[in-house]
Amino acid sequence: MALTLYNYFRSSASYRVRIALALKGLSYEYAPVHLLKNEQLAPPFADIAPGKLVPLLKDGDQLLTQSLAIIEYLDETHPQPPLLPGEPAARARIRGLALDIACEIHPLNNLRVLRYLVHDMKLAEDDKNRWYRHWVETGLEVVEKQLAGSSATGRFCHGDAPTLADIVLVPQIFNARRMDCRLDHVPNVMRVYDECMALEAFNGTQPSACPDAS
Ligand SMILES: N[C@@H](CCC(=O)N[C@@H](CS)C(=O)NCC(=O)O)C(=O)O
Repeated sequence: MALTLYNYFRSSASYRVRIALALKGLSYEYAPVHLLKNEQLAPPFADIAPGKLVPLLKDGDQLLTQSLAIIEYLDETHPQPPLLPGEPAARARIRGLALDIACEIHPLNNLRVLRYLVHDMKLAEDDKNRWYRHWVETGLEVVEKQLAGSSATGRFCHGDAPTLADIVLVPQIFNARRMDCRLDHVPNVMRVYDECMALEAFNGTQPSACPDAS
């Protein structure tokens, strides 16, 4: 079935799905949605995306939202290589690490939240950036503690092959760097990031490699 990914080069949630598609070896049509031009808020995209957020994956007649749900769908429909491998406890650890970023960091720094802080709450640009860095830096510390404190950590967040946890971690580091966040306090996170970026599935799908990169 033909796959179309509606996404934006700089969107970290979109980057997660691009990595998963690449790890699975799946080709897809790249449909850009320019977030800074507000294309997510207007038709035609807004007509098919209830949350007005990217990414959105179209698989035939199916429209799928939410990056983690999309990635689990891809993992269930194309099981190799597994992105949630192992026993229930291992899978829970992988999901836990992914959610520490996807639920505890990313939503606080989403474009619409930042716009609300500036336009509605009248926060100065510097204060908005402080907000951003605070949630990234403290949130990544939570991941760091788990990577440092578990024998389940391997070359990657869990074991020696990339999983859902790595797929969510890497795009968050791109955001962190773009916003000049501190990263020297998370050495295990950065070691795993470097391992991932040595792989084509992560490197070849990064924001600057996208067709809509500007
Ligand atoms: N939880 C969602 C988050 C999606 C999301 O926040 N997407 C951002 C880009 S990373 C977006 O479309 N923002 C548009 C906006 O804030 O108006 C997911 O994982 O797919």
